[in-house]
Amino acid sequence: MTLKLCGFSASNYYNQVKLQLLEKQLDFEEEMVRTGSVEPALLARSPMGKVPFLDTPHGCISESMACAEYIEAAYPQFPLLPADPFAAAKVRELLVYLELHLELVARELYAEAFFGGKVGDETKERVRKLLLRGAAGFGRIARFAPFVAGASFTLADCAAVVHLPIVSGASKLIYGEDLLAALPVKDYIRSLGERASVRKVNDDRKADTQRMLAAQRPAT
Ligand SMILES: N[C@@H](CCC(=O)N[C@@H](CS)C(=O)NCC(=O)O)C(=O)O
Repeated sequence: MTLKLCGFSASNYYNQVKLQLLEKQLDFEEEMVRTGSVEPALLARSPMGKVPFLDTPHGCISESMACAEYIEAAYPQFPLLPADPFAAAKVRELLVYLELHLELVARELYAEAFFGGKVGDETKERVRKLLLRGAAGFGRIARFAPFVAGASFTLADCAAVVHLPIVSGASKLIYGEDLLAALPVKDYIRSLGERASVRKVNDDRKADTQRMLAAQRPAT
């Protein structure tokens, strides 16, 4: 059995793991799984019903970080974590800043920024402070030289290239200001967009987003 990545192509976390699989040139299948299911069979595969999850020959793994670590350990080809323990820890550090201090914080804005919902003013103020702090911290350790951790493409790039544009876009829509403006996000995204793996992920993301929008439109 090959690896099966479960989720959908409009999801940034799904794309983080998909990029890793593509960069490592692994054979994998994709299984379309949307969120929001409370089916016991689905919760047995992903305990909170979140995506992505990875279906492996040994069973399922949820949480992108756990999936990423499994893939690196089980499939050492084209490593995306440095062999040196300190350098590897610095890549993991960047991953935590990207996921916990930027993406997870900005996620509270998505309902209003992207899905036509409303976010309260208190939440916006709290998120703004947290995002500014996270962005400043991330800016102190991100290298962009040309990759986030330095000279080589790593797991930190799999996360940065999918999360930074959303965080930046959400902050522009909600605050009228890009809270990541001090970072060279635009140039970085443009240059990484030339990689075949990133192009594939972006093409699939756009197609899936169109599919989702079309499904929401009332039939005429
Ligand atoms: N910490 C999780 C986050 C994954 C996540 O939030 N995925 C979104 C889709 S991009 C999701 O499943 N949302 C539905 C939900 O939270 O119930 C990971 O790293 O895999």
